[in-house]
Amino acid sequence: MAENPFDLDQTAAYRRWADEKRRGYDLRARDDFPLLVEIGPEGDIDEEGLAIIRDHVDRYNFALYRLAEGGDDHLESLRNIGRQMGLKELDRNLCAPEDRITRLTVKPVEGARYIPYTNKPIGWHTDGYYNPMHQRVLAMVLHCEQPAAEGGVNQLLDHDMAYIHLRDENPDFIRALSQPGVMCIPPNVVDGRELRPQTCSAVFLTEQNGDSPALAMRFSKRKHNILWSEDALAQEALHCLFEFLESSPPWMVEYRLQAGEGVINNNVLHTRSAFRDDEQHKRIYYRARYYNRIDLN
Ligand SMILES: O=C(O)CCC(=O)C(=O)O
Ligand SMILES: [Fe+2]
Repeated sequence: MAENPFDLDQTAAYRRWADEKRRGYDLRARDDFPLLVEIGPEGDIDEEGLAIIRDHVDRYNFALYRLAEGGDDHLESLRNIGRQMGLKELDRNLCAPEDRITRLTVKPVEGARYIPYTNKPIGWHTDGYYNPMHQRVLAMVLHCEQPAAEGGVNQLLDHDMAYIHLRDENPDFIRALSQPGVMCIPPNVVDGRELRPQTCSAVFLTEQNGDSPALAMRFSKRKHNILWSEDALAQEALHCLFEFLESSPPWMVEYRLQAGEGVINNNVLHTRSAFRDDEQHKRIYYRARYYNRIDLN
């Protein structure tokens, strides 16, 4: 039988993997840990940068970068970064223009029904938790062209650590949250037209990453528009997860991206705090979502 730490019957394999994950975090606790990896002005990453980014993604499922001064086209830099990380197919987004990378800024009224286009906070989620199963978002890059005058801080948390917390608490929590119908999102219907059908899925899914299994998570803390299973164990597991997320886990990074900075990640859990724009400081972010994980080779 192939080794799979996400198989609830393979306790020893799980222990080995979880111990290795925890050990990976010891490095980040060191004073000389480079939280941001410097890359070229056009998003060009040299061999050394690539090795560090891959190492961070391998350990934490995300890596923060900073573009060197001198580039001017953030969107092109972002595309370039995605290509070098082996990210191929961009998500087709209901609200994004054809290039499929979403420009997130505060929009007046029309777009404002959709929270990312407001200055409101966004709670813990992974991207595309409502996507159909054949278009699962397994990686994304969030890039800042210009920060707000105030606020707009992101929190990032490796979903592997949420899995470990729950499984160590009670393996049945994982069983409950791995049921394919535990989380349902009603269809998105606008003016009588169905833009997206209802999707139901598990919270934790095992993906194939080359030869080895990898964990993906579909989740949003929003109560609105999510129908959670009423199964008692699933409810208990969710409660445990919510508590964990609100506890500022030590593996979480809270960071306010500056102009030219961003985060490359395997669709980890993240939040955004509320912010305030002014004339000179209008928050501009780009968001690129992909259907495959970051290539570590
Ligand atoms: O604006 C941000 O910082 C994050 C936005 C976000 O998480 C999203 O649009 O999914
Ligand atoms: Fe997001």
